Amino acid sequence: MPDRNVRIDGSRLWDSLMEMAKIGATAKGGVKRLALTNEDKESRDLFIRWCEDAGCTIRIDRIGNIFARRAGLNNDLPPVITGSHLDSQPTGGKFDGVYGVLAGLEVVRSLNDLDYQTERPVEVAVWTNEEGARFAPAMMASGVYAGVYELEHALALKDPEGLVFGEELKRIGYAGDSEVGGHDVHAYFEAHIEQGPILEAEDKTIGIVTDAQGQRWYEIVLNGVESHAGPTPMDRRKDALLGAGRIVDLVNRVGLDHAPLACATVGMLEVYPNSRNVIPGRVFLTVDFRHPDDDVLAAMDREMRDGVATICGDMGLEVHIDQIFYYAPVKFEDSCVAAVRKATGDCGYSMRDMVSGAGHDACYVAEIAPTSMIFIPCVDGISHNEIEDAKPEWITAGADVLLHAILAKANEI
Ligand code: HGY
Ligand code: MN
Ligand code: MN
Repeated sequence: MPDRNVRIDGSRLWDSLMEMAKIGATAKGGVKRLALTNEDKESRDLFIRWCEDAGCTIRIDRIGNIFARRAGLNNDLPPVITGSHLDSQPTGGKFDGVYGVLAGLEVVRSLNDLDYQTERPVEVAVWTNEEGARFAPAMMASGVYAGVYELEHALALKDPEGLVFGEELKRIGYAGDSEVGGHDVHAYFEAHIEQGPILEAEDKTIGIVTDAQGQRWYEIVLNGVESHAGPTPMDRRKDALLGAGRIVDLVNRVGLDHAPLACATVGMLEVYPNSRNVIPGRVFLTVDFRHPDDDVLAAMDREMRDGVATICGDMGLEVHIDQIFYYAPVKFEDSCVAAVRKATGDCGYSMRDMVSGAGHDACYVAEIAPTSMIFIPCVDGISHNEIEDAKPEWITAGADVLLHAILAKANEI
């Protein structure tokens, strides 16, 4: 077994990240690679080329998840899987998701350099549509893989232009033929940037992710009455945008009322007819609630629903609230968390335990396999922003820890 001084090739990993960042590159230095777009296809094609160059065999399942397998000495044993996502936000960064995918590939390349064969096969996964930016909700394909969603439901999802998930998957050539999930996984590790400020602020290199907070996503439609902005007296209006404005403030207050751990965000707001001299008749808005305690998340749900009913009742607005996404807070598996902690110690990196604020494919994979995550800092904690950045030494450290955590698990019989 390679000893604890073995390290990955950090400059090779950095170069691969910068090469991949050219796909969907934006003027401000980020990337735009929405799920199932041509840019997503291009990034998948490049990843597969690199994996085949590294001697991996490729399997693509019916929802487009990619598994690049490096054979072990005993290929009948359930694999150790690592990976993340290649799709991005519309104004995404160079590291969110792609870091976990390419750190996994770097582990494969490093094992090849060592000419070392693990007992178990090792697979690097690319999960389809983690972000949920084009096809909501998020973490869709890992959710199908974990049995949380039905495959047909996911394939029928539509984007805002009405394009269908399954058709777009076929169009980019990634409607695979292997069944989604349904086989044992010995362990799953996901390396990811923290997407928050804690590690950098505390000058810690590695986050030992013990938990991930739960999430609830909603879509709300308010209906009032479109009318002329001039002759309609103020006391005779049913202004959907005014109602939405009060709901935005309500959502923010629900978050603040459960400080310091609650997160509450209205990220999308669409006004109809969106004309400067028409009182808006309809508004669509989204709500994103997060908290590490499921009971608090449920309380936030109740407080929001009660508040919305009061606002719309007082204003005579019709309202429809649809909860489109929910998962309970996740506790990652002890032996996988311990493997990450030991690997970090063996590599000599500073560390601290963390709860993930963001959702990750690991949150669903944890439903069906022993799972944990490895965080590295990102500059100023900024992510879901084109200026997202990470230092090469952080990039290298996370992949070193990933290598040793995978070695520990891939040699368990
Ligand atoms: O929303 C999230 O937490 C993830 O970035 N999809
Ligand atoms: Mn991500
Ligand atoms: Mn993200």
